[in-house]
Amino acid sequence: MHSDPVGQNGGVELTAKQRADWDRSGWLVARDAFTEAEFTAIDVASREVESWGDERGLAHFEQTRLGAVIARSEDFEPHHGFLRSLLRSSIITDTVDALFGEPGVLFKEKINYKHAGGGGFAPHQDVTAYPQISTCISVMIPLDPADTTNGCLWFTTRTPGTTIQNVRGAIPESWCSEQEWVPVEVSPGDIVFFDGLAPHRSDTNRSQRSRRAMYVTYNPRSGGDFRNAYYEDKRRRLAEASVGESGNVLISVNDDFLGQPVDASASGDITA
Ligand SMILES: O=C(O)CCC(=O)C(=O)O
Repeated sequence: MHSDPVGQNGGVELTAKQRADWDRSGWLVARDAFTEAEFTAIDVASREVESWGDERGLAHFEQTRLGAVIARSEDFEPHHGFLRSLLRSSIITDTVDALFGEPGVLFKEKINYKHAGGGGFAPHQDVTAYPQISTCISVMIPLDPADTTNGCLWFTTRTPGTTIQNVRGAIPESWCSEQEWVPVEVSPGDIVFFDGLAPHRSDTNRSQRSRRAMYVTYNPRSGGDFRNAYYEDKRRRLAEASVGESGNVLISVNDDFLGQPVDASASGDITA
């Protein structure tokens, strides 16, 4: 399906509160940023990417109590014209540029599906998974309503200006327990912007409802364009090891995903 480009009318007009949220906590939520028709086109495109499985781009799978399911698709920008234009739409890029204070460039893109039973993520800062860059902003586009029962994101109310000591990306409990964490419940149409240093985590999806979300990450253009280098490096690393020291399946350079490796001996097809 081919849809008209969406989100071409400029960036989010940030309120004073959103600016203050950004400065203090490193994240902000723009509610109802996409119209229903725009969101429907994004949803259709995301389902197309999911249906590819591992035929195009890069896909990751996990074992859940309901069987083996797709956990993440990434590197789909070269293969989907509508999403390529979404990733360059002004509602996203003008906002990111304003938050950087300079133009950004696409670093990577992914969809985390978190279907029923899908794994959560240990507390981490995204920038620690991206060795090519030192600063970034990620844009989360919810594809399903996300709440505390199906594994929404949780952020801290204050963000450190630097990376926190971590174990293969995961921030230790001693730091986390000192923080105030807030669940960020979102609906389709909303957009969450967050800094690469903003600590965040999410729970395993213990509901029967999927909690799909697209994440698009940008770095300041002055720092260089590393998208191809990132995916080359990531494919090489994941070919070397598919399970982390934690015993969980590796879908990142970091070992912060809590999903389980696919059990090849379990019966049933992978659901893409
Ligand atoms: O989708 C989630 O629940 C968390 C995603 C996340 O933190 C990540 O992919 O690094």
